[in-house]
Amino acid sequence: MVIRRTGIAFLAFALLAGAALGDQFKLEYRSSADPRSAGIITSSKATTPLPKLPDGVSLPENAGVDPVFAKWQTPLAKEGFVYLAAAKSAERSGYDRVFVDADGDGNLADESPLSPTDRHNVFGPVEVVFPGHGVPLKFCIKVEVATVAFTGEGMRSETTLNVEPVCWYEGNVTLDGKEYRVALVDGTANGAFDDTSMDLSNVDYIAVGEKGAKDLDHRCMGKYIQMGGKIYHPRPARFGGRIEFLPPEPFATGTVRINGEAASLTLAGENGQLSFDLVNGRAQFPVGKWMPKSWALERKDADGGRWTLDGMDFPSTAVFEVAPRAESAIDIGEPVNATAAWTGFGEPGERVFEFAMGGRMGEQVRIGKDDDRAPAPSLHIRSADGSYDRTVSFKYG
Ligand SMILES: [Ca+2]
Ligand SMILES: [Ca+2]
Repeated sequence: MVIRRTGIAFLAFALLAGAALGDQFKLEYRSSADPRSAGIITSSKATTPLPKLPDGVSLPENAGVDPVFAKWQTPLAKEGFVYLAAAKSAERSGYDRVFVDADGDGNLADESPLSPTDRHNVFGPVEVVFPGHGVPLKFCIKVEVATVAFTGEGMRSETTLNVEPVCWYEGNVTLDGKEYRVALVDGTANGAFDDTSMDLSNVDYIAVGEKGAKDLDHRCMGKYIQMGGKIYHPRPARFGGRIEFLPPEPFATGTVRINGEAASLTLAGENGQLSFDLVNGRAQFPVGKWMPKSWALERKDADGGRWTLDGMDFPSTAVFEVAPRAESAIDIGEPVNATAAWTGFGEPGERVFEFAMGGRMGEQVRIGKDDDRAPAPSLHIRSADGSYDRTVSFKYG
């Protein structure tokens, strides 16, 4: 009997290994001045400031005054970067002209200023062309001019340029007979779509939804992804255009146990992103380094009201290791910290109190009721002699 079981296990392993050639899917280049309207979430990232342009590189004539320069680092460019600049049309005008080396010839002298968007300090979009990839590759960006003023002695301001990708690759992917809308999103704003990180605020994403979905679930790029309850290895092409989903080889797991109450846990990082329902506060995750991404808990009150607690935005100190056949405990879920404190003066005769909720690992916690924000809590203040005795309600800030 034992021998037969071993035989079956070996056969299953052999089949998995044989299926290791993944399914490949073509993804189309898309761009939009407003990616959110297509369910794509992008953000801007800082570029590298340059004190001046090198010899032989210049701005167009009459580009403006007080120019600032930067390099947008991208492996799409042969040199590894693209020159950017901003200038003022007049001394007092503020930065109202932005130049990008959109044709990839290494110079700004041949470029026209980008059009401003309805946000006065954001310009573009502009499609940058990168030769040298067989076919020239396009990548659409907006440029944000960020000026920070330093007051006090030696008053000065610093202007930097941020780049926001407003393009992505997407297509329909069929796995296990089910069709999905899948998009590659450049969360690190460097023109590549395969960047992984333990810093969940600077990582590329695979955005996934049902076929035709308007909103997509943006998951951290990495080793693992769940599609239809199964785990795959996603293998995006570095510069978009296609993605492959490989069934993972058998992998070692460890137990994650939470010290608290929660129904589900999502971990992310260089290993990708996985979510599991917790059973007795436990779930199995592949071994390796993980960062908590979110947790959720739901409770019904006596009147049938549905209350939810959601934890998210963990500090970098929350990274932990899942070890093979071992149990890692993390302080996730209920109880959470709630604080009410006097924070200052309001209108004459008023005092301002703030109420905040946070998790035990330093994460943000949101409380909801029936798919909306929970009613704001109340504060009851009574003086020692009872001469002041009132209940006031907090407002969401
Ligand atoms: Ca140029
Ligand atoms: Ca990237």
